[in-house]
Amino acid sequence: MRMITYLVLFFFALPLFSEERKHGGKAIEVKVEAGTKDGKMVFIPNDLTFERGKHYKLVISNPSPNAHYFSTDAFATRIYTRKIEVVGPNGKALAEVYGDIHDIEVFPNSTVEWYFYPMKKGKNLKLYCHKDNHEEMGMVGTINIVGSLSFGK
Ligand SMILES: [Cu+2]
Repeated sequence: MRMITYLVLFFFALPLFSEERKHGGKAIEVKVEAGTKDGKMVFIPNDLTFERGKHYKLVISNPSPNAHYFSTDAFATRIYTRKIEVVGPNGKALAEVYGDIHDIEVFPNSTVEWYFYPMKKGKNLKLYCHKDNHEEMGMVGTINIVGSLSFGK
């Protein structure tokens, strides 16, 4: 009897696992731009909020003529990074990077996609660009992590 219960559970759970393996679950896409075409030193938007336990795809693009950093020390320690994808001009992935990420430099007209799960709550976590004096010129923002852990929702 117990064996049957396990088998039934296994077959019900199987599609969930295979879906997870293929795509990591469907990610919620959030877009942020580092800099602007006309060279403004800003993040757009400069205020980001994520919910704990959800799967996010943060698309960081740089439409400006300057390289910019997306630096988030306090944020990085509160999330689980699944991977970062470096995306080419045709939208295809050029590389996937695994492991803890704290700091990303995005070159002009480039895009990276950061797949992660926010784990710990965080209020007004600092986002900034540490290139030259960009931070002083306004390249700062805040990130909040809210909610309770709710995997699978
Ligand atoms: Cu910058």
